[in-house]
Amino acid sequence: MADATEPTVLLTAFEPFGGAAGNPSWDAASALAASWDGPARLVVERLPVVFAEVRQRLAAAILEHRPAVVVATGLAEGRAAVTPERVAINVRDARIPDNAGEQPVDEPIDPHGPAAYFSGLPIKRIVAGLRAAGVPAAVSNTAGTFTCNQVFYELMSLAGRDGLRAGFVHVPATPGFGTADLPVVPLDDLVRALDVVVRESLDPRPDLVESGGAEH
Ligand code: PCA
Repeated sequence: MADATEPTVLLTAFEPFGGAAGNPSWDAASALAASWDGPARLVVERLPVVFAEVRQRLAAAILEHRPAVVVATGLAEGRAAVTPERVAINVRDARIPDNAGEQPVDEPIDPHGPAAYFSGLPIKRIVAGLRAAGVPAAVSNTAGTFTCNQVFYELMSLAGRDGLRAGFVHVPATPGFGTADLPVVPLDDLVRALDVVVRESLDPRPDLVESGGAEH
């Protein structure tokens, strides 16, 4: 049971977007918050799929909750595995409009920012922990160019300023969500997966040195 002396983990997920009724990232994050009995205080925030709002919403949540660790999550429909993201890039190139109708093309997130930020989470250890728990998992080397990538980029810029351990994890769709022939992972498995992600992220040991690379 967490108490006031324990660290806080901020877990974020997203509202629905692209005309969908729900977002499995939020279904999993909110279910984990309801059942969490881990070694920290866990707070969850649902972020808007709106480019213009995410930095301010993230900064406000960090100011309010003072987390030691931030794990941001979002849906990657079509992926068959839970995928800790390695890198956030300084670009917005939207294939579909965000929930405010904005569709930036080839714009920087921060014109004065670095080209990219690497995750601060132990992504290899997270993948190993997920596989040990029976959840399909892999390191991802692209978080895309939509609002998830922007949240990841803004988060790493805020994390560097505030000394937080932070990163981003994409989750697959759940059964009944979206297009019928795309891969899915049951919601219970996604909840267990986020539990593993949060526990591994809290664990201060260094990351594993083992390949999570890909040829393409
Ligand atoms: N997935 C989208 C945005 C919100 C979400 O859950 C993405 O991957 O950018």
